[in-house]
Order: sequence, then C-alpha cells, then structure tokens
Amino acid sequence: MLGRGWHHCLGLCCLLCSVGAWTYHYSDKGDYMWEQARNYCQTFFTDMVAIQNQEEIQYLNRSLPYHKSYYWIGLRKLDGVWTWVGTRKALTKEAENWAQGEPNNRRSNQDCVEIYIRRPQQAGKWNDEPCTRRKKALCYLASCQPFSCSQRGECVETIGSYRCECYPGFHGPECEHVVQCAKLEPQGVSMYCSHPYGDFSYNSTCEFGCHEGFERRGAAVLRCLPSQEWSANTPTCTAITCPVLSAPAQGEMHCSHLHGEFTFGSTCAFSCQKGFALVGLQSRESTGSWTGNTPHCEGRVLSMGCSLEDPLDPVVSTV
Ligand SMILES: *[C@@H]1O[C@H](CO)[C@@H](O)[C@H](O)[C@H]1NC(C)=O
Ligand SMILES: *[C@@H]1O[C@H](CO)[C@@H](O)[C@H](O)[C@H]1NC(C)=O
Ligand SMILES: [Ca+2]
Repeated sequence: MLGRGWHHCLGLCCLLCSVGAWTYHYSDKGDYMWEQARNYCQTFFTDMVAIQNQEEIQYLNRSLPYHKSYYWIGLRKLDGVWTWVGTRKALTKEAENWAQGEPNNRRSNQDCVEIYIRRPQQAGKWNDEPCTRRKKALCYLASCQPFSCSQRGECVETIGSYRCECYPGFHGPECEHVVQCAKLEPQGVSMYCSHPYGDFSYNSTCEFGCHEGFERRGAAVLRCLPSQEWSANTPTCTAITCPVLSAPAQGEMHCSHLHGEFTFGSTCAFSCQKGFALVGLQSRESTGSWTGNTPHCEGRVLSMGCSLEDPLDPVVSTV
C-alpha cells in the first residue's frame, strides 16, 4: 500500500529503497558514534530518521536486519529536552515510544537514542544511550526534491511518498495545472494583458483603455484570481457627454449623434428662420467639448439697394 519495496541500490551500501518516495537507509559497513552517524546520514542522504508513527516503526522493525548494537535515530537530548535534530522540534508526549523503564539515563550520560530493531523484547522501542556507543546509522532520503510540485506548492514528505500542497492558483498532483479565468473579449475597449502562467490564467493581468473621446466605466486593471474569477467586471467605454445644445432664438438646430445624444462625435448644424441671418458658426462639433459658440439669428434689414446676401434665398423684409 505504501509502495515500498526492495531494490538494488548503487550506493555505498545496500539499502532500503522505494521509488519516488521517502526512503530509509542504514550504514551496513560500519558502526558509528551518534555524531558520526548523523554526519554519515547528512553526507549521503537527507538526515537521520525521525520516527513519525507506529506504522513507520513497524515498517523499520520488519525491514531492517537485526544488529546487536541496534540503530541510532535522530533524537537527542539538547539542554535537557529530547529533540528531533532534523526539525529541532521537541519530542511530544504522543510521539514517545520509549522501551519499558526508559529513558533511564544510566550513569547520567545517556543523551542519544537508539531503536531496538528485532529485539526479542520491546522491539521497535527506544532506549537512551551514551552518544559515544557505536551503532548503525539509520538515515532517510527525502522524496521531495527542489523541483517537486513544479515549485508551485509545498512538498510534504509522507512515509511512502510525498504530496504537494499547491499554492493558490495551482492544482494537480504536481501543481502542474494553473487556474483558468474566462477569456476576455471586450468590445470597443482597448486591452493589454500580461500572462505569467498562461493565457487568461491565474495572475494574468489586463489593463483597459478607451479611444479618444471615450471614458472608462469600471476598473482600469483586472487580475485573474485563484477562484477563477476576475477581480472586477470588464470595464466599458462610453462616449464623453457634452452639454445639451439648443437652437438659437428664431432658428433651428439639426444634430447628428454618432455615439449618443450630445456626446463625442455629435454634430449640430444651425439655421435661422426666413428673415433672419445666422451670426456665428453654422455648426458645432463635439470633440469631447463643443467647438465654438452657438450662433444666433439676427433680423435682417433690407436696405434700398436690396443687396441680398443669398440670391437663391430671397428674404422678405418684415420691416
Ligand atoms: C518487530 O519484529 C520482530 C521480529 O520480526 C517481531 O517479532 C515483532 O513483533 C516486531 N515488533 C513490532 C513492534 O513491529
Ligand atoms: C500573483 O500576483 C500577486 C499580486 O501581484 C503577487 O503578490 C503574487 O506573488 C503572484 N503570485 C504568483 C505565484 O506569481
Ligand atoms: Ca537507557
């Protein structure tokens, strides 16, 4: 179930192995004092074994050969406290696995811990021993490697293997997948996106802009969140509105609205009733604001010479 097995190892020693998993190893050539044993483990493997649970103890007891001086583990007394040397964490009451009557600290110099492998009594239990005794080094090699979990999650060692705790935005056994957000295809809005992990994926950011004469309604920047949602709704661009114009007195106004009533792109043309002359611009345009001023209509007085400004549009004098 744990995927462990015996394998041929091309190492210094033939060892307990398993593939793609946390593996146990021991020094089959020599016996070492505790410090030397730790050094051996750290040199050739990851560190000395830190016993995690009964299952692990049973596994070691079942798999390792009997050795009369037994095996060192990575537990030792530091400032009077039993400490797992790999993590520097104190031994908890629940994790204790002492043999009967241990730790007895006989002759007050028993600061290191051995595990009784295949001992006729108390097999799998611990005993405190002087650190200068010579025993086999019991080491483990971590399954987690620097590139495990695609470097997008925490790699957590387990007995037979490892598991990935992916950072937000990533998923999959090796955190190989990235969260996808909906593809953005805004209309009439200019968009510039950067995609650090893939198109419209986690942490993609899109900036929005509007064409001249238009203004943005909504967020300027959207980010794809771990929840697969965008951080805000897509903004829209609306034509800038201008003040409403009205026809001059005695005149008329005809407007064309490209994008909306009296907005950017609107054009208004002015004319006067018969008998009145337009003074000022014939049309005004919205380029975000209105060009010019509204013209006005002036009553036209016909002189004796009757010089008509517009011969095609004779003006009847009201005078
Ligand atoms: C340890 O191994 C011995 C010998 O194989 C066995 O008799 C004993 O039950 C085992 N103890 C534990 C705790 O696994
Ligand atoms: C995602 O973006 C946020 C905000 O810019 C940043 O703090 C975070 O480190 C990024 N995460 C990854 C995994 O790139
Ligand atoms: Ca003891």
